[in-house]
Amino acid sequence: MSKQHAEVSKFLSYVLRHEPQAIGLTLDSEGWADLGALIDGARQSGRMLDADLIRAVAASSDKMRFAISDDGLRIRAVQGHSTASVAITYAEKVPPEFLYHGTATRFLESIMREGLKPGERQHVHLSEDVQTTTAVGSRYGKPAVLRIEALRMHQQGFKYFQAENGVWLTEHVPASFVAMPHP
Ligand code: HQG
Repeated sequence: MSKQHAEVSKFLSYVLRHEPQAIGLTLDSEGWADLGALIDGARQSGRMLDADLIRAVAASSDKMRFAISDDGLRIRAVQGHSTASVAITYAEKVPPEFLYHGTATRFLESIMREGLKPGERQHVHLSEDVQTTTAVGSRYGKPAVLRIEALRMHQQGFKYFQAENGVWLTEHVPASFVAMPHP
């Protein structure tokens, strides 16, 4: 991804996941924003975007963070929200036996005590792929990869969802399902 695309991607994540009101934007409960309104709001806060650039950023996003509607007129972030105005209806799904969560070593003591909590976001984010989780953990310090007994959780009645980009979501992971695979 080019530097310009990465910067626009960060801006889109900010307004589509966290602070739509920062540019006077309204998201519907499924997280969709009108592309025209997004472009107008961005312009009023001094950022020039156009629909082609936004579509190109969405298409080149390494984690497929954004989806464009079939008619090409709307955009949403597919996961990662903290804004209370959005409540996406995710498909419930049976998870694989294990899923992984990237965190920083300084959080481990608290995680072993309280389990994994969603923090500011609406869900705990889990991945099938250890590589991705290492990078996610590095954002907060020395990375640590936790292995979660997802299937066993599901069998005990915990709900699992999967976003369009493959990220697994659940509300809370009790500490008893969290293991450290690599010492
Ligand atoms: C930690 C990226 C202390 C948790 C990724 C994490 C992801 C606790 C931090 C997406 C804790 C929250 C989300 C507890 C959890 N005590 N710390 N009990 N429970 N934590 O950024 O999962 O690039 O809200 O381990 O790919 O890091 O943005 O969540 O370190 O899918 O598209 O609290 O962000 O995607 O941090 O990342 P975050 P996350 P994007």
